[in-house]
Amino acid sequence: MFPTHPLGKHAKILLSSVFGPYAQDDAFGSRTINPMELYHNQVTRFQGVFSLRMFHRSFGLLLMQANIDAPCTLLDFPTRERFIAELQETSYDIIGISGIIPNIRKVAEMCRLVRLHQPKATIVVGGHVTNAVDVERIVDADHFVKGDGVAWFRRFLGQDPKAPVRHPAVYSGFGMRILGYSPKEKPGDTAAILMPSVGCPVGCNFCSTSALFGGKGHFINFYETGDALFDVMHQIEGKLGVQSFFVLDENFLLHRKRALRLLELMQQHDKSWSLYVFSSARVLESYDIEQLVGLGVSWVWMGLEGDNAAYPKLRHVDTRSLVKKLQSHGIRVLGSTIIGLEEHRPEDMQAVIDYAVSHATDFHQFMLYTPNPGTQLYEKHKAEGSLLSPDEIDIADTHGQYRFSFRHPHIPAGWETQFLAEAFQRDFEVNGPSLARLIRTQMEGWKRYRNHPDARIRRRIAWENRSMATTYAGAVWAMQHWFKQHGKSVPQLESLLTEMKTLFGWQARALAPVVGMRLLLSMRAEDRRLREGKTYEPTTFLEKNPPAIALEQAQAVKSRAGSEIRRALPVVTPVMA
Ligand code: B12
Ligand code: SF4
Repeated sequence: MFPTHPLGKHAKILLSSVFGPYAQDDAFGSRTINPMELYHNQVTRFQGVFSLRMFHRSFGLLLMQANIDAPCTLLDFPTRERFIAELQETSYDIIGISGIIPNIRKVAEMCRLVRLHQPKATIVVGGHVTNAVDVERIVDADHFVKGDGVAWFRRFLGQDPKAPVRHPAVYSGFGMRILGYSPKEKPGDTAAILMPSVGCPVGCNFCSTSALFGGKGHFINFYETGDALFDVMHQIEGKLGVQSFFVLDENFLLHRKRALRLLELMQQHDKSWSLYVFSSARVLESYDIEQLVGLGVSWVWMGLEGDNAAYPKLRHVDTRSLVKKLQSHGIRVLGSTIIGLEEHRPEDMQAVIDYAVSHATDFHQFMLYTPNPGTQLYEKHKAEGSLLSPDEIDIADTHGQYRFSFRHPHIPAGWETQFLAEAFQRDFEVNGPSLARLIRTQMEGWKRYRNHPDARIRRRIAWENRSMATTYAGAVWAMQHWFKQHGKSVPQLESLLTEMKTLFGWQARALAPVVGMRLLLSMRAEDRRLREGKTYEPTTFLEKNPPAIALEQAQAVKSRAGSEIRRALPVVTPVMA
């Protein structure tokens, strides 16, 4: 029988992500090379002062909170001390913790702390950590939720599990920093997060995300139709003033009917939104470029595994031509390459890396092939006896940026760390800073579409390129001078700046050195900080839903003073789901 909580919608709930700090080595499994930063963790990590630094919220928790009718407080990125203080100050009936496998020791410690400070609370653990081996022995919780927490919580609290899914209205990222500079984030500058579905029906054997939501053939749509999705986006646009959406859906374009209906509605309602999507190459190829441009797809994250990869998502796709084509239409590409596929041999690694780098994507993620528990790949290695034991690898190091968690058939243990580093370094040496590549691609879009007959497309292109003559021209100037001062001439940067000056006229010519000089100074300062070992951590957030705010007001609890961000988050409900 499905468990329910006796207090139902009256239960007081705390949801929390695992505690930080994250970017330092500690006994709970934090690692300096595993910061809470998407790009610096696994994409631009070897780009030094050019690395794109920013944080992303714990979106699964935000989505769950938006759909809980009981008083629910969300604590995102607490320190261990802050989590303890919350337990000491406020009593909860249910405490939900979200984590991934490398963070299992933090999850275990948080459950221990709950038992100590709030022994009556029901502990619910969810997210990828629930697939960890022996999780029920290592972590002392009452419920382990494998899969979607929205439906689970609704049933646990006696709510209607089939009610339309409410969506939080939140920005996708915060705390952005590049070239040592943190641009002032005006409302609407940053993309909003959009979560149409979870899981992926393609079911690649190594994919944790697909496995967590049922594997091959399975996924969960929060919004079935283009109409429901449009409605959610329209409302988020109204609440946040955004023009762009980071679509957190592993294979958004795979749901073709929904995507094409969204396009129709965007055209009907004259929406110039930009969409940043994840997609497999095969699915991307199945769309006409006019459809992608019409949908506002301007940033794509896609897998590029080697020439002869065995994965169906790449079958019969010439990824190099595809990347070139997308970029020539102003679509920025983040390519993703796995290092250490079964067929990789040490003697082939240069060719594997060169092939990846030859795509000249705007960003390139390199990750180690990792058999995560819960996936078919894990079961295969388990059956073959090739998994490393906990004595051979600490679970906190199985994050894909350091060591294999299995014995590779051809690559001797430890060599993978060097191959990974070489891949990042080579991509940086050959293709230069990602920031410059991104500017180049955006400019290609501007050249091609600035006079497009459709005003909707012209508006999007103008908005995306609004900083070309100012910040971007200054950034290219600064990057060029940085390399010059370090004894390197980078012809790509020189030609990029020349073209920007031609296209964007007097403003770019006048402002490039002015803005550029300021950026050069901030780059020097940042470089010094990075050399001294500076790392960055996300701010702590504490957010309450309306019933929790009402309860707090009724109890007249004093606000904590401190640097954390405390607020209520807007939520939108689709009219048609
Ligand atoms: C956004 C993201 C991040 C953000 C983290 C933001 C944050 N605040 O946590 C950033 C970019 C910083 C990040 C970093 C890392 N990530 Co990450 N990340 C993702 C990503 C792309 C999306 C997660 C997401 O928001 N999904 C959408 C929401 C709606 O789904 P969800 O989180 O799964 O939540 C649902 C359920 O899981 C469940 N649920 C979740 N939590 C809870 C809690 C409770 C109580 C309940 C009941 C239910 C529940 O309900 C939710 C609604 O359905 C996933 C891949 C993916 N597409 O899922 C990888 C992923 C989660 N990351 C992963 C990894 C490994 C990492 C890193 C180690 C880096 C790396 N090398 O990849 C670092 C770790 C950083 C650190 N120090 O901890 C792995 C986890 C693998 C595993 N099996 O554990 C994933 C699956 C990617 C992958 N490699 O396959 N990541
Ligand atoms: S296509 Fe991508 S998201 Fe889908 S199963 Fe394969 S790796 Fe996972």
